[in-house]
Amino acid sequence: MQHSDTRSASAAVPAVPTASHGGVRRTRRGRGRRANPFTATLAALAAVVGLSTLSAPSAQAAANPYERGPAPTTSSIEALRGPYAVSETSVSSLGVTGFGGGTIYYPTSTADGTFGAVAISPGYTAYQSSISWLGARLASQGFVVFTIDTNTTLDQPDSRGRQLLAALDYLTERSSVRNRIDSGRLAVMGHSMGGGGSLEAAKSRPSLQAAIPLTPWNLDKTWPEITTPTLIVGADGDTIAPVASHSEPFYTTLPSSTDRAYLELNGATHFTPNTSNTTIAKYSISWLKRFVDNDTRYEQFLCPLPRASLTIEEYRGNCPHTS
Ligand code: 9J3
Ligand code: ZN
Repeated sequence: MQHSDTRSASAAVPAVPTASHGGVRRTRRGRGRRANPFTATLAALAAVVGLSTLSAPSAQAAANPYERGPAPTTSSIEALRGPYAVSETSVSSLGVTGFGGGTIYYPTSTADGTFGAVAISPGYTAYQSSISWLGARLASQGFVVFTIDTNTTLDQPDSRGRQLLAALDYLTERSSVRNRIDSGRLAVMGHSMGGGGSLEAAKSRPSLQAAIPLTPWNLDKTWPEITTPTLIVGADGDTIAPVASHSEPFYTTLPSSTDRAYLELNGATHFTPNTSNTTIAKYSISWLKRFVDNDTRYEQFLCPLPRASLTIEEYRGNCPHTS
């Protein structure tokens, strides 16, 4: 299991500082837990009277520490912008190694603590401009988003996978926003060969919490090694990476034990992910929230599985999710 949905405040949990939404830091538990007659009496009283609000922390699930932003609605995940104002900063290719630089989009405010992060690769012959619409759209929902350029526009999927990981390493270890990121909550996305690259990245780094290949292209058709929750987005009219030889086998060869989904866009082409698209956005946001942030408030948009519609040719996946 990669992560649990709920965590109990057991004695095994170390006394780590937790950032509250007000920016005040407090510790989860004190240094020595000595028997307190008053507390013991209260607990006994609570047991008798049935006052659940007075029960010990270990008796109930802790609130999800990774949840960010207000409760979502269909409107809020379809909107062009989410609740967070977004800032951006460009990263020169001259100052980094392992990838080609890019642009970091991030929530401007530091009041909500750290965020999960996602690196996004463009496809063959393309630049970050081809996926730039995802930058502010995802960041405004509460993620740090790094749209990258690759070392050369002709790099193949395996190289793009390594570059996505180098970009995440840069983001969490050296970038100007490194302190805004929870380095344990990382994801990858990409278009076409960049989508093929996101499969490669998830295969080589199982600690990734989510992968979302968009009309992915790869010569490797089988992905039984992936344990990262993966949402594959195909396009019914794709003639460059036809779903029958790319997205569909990529999806069906993911382990059935891996949380996985296949969203086939209706009336779409290979290049649909290159312009603002609400269907891609709403399910990407939901997948990232659900698996990067463990935010089960978004499960309602993924389970039960979305039905076919004017924008969805088909949707497959496991439901309920297992991680
Ligand atoms: O990144 C892509 O758009 C891959 C599709 C492609 O042009 O492959 C041909 C080698
Ligand atoms: Zn394979």
